[in-house]
Amino acid sequence: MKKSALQIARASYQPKLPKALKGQVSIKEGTPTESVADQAEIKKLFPNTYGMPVISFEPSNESKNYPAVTAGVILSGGQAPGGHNVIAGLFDGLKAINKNSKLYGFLLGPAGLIEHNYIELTSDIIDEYRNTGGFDIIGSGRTKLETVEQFDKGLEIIKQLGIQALVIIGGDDSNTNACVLAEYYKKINAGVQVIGCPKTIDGDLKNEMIETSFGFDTACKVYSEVIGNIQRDCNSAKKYWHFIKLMGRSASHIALECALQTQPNICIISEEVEEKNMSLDNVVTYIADIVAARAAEGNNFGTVLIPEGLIEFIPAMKKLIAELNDFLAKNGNEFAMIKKSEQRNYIINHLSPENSAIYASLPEGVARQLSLDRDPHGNVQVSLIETEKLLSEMVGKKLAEMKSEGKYTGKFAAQHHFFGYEGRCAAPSNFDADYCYSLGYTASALIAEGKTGYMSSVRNTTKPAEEWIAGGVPVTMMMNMERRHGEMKPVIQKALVKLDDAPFKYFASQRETWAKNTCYVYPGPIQYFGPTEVCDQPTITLVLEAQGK
Ligand code: FBP
Repeated sequence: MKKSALQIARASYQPKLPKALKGQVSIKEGTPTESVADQAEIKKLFPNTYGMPVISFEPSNESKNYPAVTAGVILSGGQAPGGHNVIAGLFDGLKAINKNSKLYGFLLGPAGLIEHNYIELTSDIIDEYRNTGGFDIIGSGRTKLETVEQFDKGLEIIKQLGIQALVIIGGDDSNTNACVLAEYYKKINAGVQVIGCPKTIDGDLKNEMIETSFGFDTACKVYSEVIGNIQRDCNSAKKYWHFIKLMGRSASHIALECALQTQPNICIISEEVEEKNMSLDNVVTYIADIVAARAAEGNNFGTVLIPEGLIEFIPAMKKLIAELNDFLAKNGNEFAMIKKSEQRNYIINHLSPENSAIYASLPEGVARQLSLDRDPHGNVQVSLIETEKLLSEMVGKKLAEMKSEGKYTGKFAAQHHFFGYEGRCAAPSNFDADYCYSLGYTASALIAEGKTGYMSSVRNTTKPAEEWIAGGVPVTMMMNMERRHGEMKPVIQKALVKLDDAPFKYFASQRETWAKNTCYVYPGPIQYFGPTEVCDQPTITLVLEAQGK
């Protein structure tokens, strides 16, 4: 395969590891843990993996001989920069434990385990993928690993290959399922450990013990580079309002981080919209008022960041989507048989009067997008809903009304962008390259210590990598009970943007200035080689969170 000069130089980058993982390792175990909520229920559901201590690894002089380990690895869900380095770190860690260790990769996500599709990951393969973006080394997929039949089917190939430990690299749902799997294999004495790794560009798998999910850093830096470029263009021509939707299926962490990096005129935070019980019209009016205020100063241009998940956080839209989800789950087959041109009316005629009226008021394109196929978790695929166009169209209408009332005299021309897939497979930043390699290496240490039901954790990440703290967090510790598709289930709590945390508070303190004045920041591309203050910086979110503690 032909490689660029940067790829060749990048291949030889040696990710930085925490001090504790560089040589012999000793394990330090804390006191028994409790789940974040619903302790009695979670304990009952996970009798074999509940209450385990938090683990940290420390440097040691004592040399230990570990037997060779055969492990398997799965990439689950959406791509995130650094996944290949998790696998490289795991591979190198397993080989450091015992050079005869082996690693198998299951293909195209959890389906590879159930369908027995795998490859052995040799050093030649691993070397091809070090420090590269993407998940193409073994591929990823969104099959949910959740039934006993699937677990048993997986166990067949696990036994056949002699696998003793499985590492599942995924988001909150995949790690929840990893814990269910760990519990099941322990219960039936299968002799298979299961370790999770926190992945998702969305940044919503984080808590007291997991500072950030991997991929968030790189994805935000890529989006911020392009937002910065758009802002330069915008400030040069001074004739467009750019509506930029940013990925993040639910939480607005990406939009918030990109706002902190680029200082746009407007950034909507879904969690705030929900908290303030704002309607779609309230959001539109908020934007239109800023457009008008800038126009009054002669500035008919600007940038608006919109989180992908916004639509589901507007309380009225949330209700509509919930009813649509139920309705399509029950009547999906009948709906699919209806002519495309009649589907809109079919929905309008079948929803409750309140939701029907909201649905009917939506532009045709958005209404159609809301009725598209759900993802495997039954959710609306928000990446397919063009919220950026919906908002700019409605802002345009609102401004026309304001003009007729003499409240606005400017010109409004909009451009639309959606940044999501562009950042998910980018070459990992130094932060993600180091963090991911450390997460994988830590997973190997947890395996060597015979642990199961743990998530690999690397903390203290605003400090130089040397000082990072590697260890493991029992997955049950992060769980609570939530209603999912009509049933109460144990799940890892999804971390939404907290309005009383430092990153949002800082943004809120600045946004009026950013709206009125033009204070754009142009972060430029990720730098891989150069001074540490340019190349190794974590996200502003992480820095502000660490300062706020
Ligand atoms: P994960 O949570 O699985 O990492 O994926 C998140 C995400 O990138 C969202 O930001 C986006 O809404 C979604 O995946 C898109 O999914 P798909 O890749 O299936 O189109």
